[in-house]
Amino acid sequence: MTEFEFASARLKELGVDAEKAIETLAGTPISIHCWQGDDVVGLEKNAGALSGGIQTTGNYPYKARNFSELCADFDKALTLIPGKNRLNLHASYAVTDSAVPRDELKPEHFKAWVDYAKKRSLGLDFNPTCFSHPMVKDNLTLSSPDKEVREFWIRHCIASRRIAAYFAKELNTYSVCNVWVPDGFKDIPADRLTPRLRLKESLDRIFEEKLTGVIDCVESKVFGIGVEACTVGSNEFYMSYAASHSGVYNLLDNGHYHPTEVVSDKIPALLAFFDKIPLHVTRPVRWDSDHVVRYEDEIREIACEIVRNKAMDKVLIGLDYFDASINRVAAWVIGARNAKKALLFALLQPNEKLMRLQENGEHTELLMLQEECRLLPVEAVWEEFCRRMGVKEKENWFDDIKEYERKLSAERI
Ligand code: RNT
Ligand code: ZN
Repeated sequence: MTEFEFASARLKELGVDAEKAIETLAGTPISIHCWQGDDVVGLEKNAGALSGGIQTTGNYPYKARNFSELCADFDKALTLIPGKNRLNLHASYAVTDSAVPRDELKPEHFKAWVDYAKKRSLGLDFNPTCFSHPMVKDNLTLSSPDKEVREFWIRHCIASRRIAAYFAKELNTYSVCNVWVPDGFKDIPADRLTPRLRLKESLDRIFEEKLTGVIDCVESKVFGIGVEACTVGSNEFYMSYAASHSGVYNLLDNGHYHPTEVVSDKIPALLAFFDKIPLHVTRPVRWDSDHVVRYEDEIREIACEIVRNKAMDKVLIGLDYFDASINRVAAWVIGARNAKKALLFALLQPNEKLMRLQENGEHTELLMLQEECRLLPVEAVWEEFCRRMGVKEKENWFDDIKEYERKLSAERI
């Protein structure tokens, strides 16, 4: 018997079908963010420093410096991430010969990415880039009191949605278009309502045009560096916005809440009202630090909520982290593999049995079984999944990273 056969037999005792889990995992895409590849710098001609309350720390060498380096790095990562993937782009990654203002971006500026995605059968997701730009005035964009500033970012977001629609059409799959703005105040504001009313008005203008294939969403957060006292696009603000605007969804980033709040509990709450929930899976360490995703309890719990509620098609899983202190290609791979491992863990739980125990009030047995199931042989199934997807399954995948890094050390000096 192989290890996989042993594992399958053990899982079968609990009524879990390992084959089915592999099949489901293989068909569930994860959208991988391009911005881990270059510390959120982007490809703009005169890219400024990262701003907007988010930060990358670290100075690991061999960062991708242009489109072809970023593609080469992402290709390397893809060889080590099993299963179906998508690519999540930011507007600041347009591929243009000369500088194009963000409010004038057009689908043609992303043709190179569409060609790249087509060749690799990747769907593309998109984000307007409302940070790291001189038109962010006083930490404000869509909620700014300055009409010129607001209009600029409204035009940029409208342009971004059209680019997402172009992705959807070209690639024959939906495109998630996520609006996140850094708007906030460093110190206690005198007026928290007026900026929010302006943000609301800006969003109404942005989402006015009906587009096919675009899944629009808005992303809240609790605070950012330099805007600690108040975030205009807070949880309550966007949750209410999404609830009252059909076709606009509330994206949950698990780094964007108070430390004792958990996204795993928010997913089922939103499932009661929304048919889609876009996610940013990240790892907050004390704050929204965007560390590489680990295979940890909350990530597994998020996966369990998706799986046990049969919401694999409703929850759109994306990654969002950026660590500049370690090998960036490995960072992509480690985080993506961990997100998929968490899904596999969830798919291998006897979910129906566990749910029934709760319904029947058998809480002692539920606790017992949940804990016994933590040690189920996930590894053997993971390895089988990797093998079937043609990806190295054990830690020796890191040899490929070392070899790739040796190559880069000669090229990127
Ligand atoms: C910032 C948000 C946002 C960004 C990316 C780069 O706190 O999480 O999603 O990380 O758009
Ligand atoms: Zn995010």
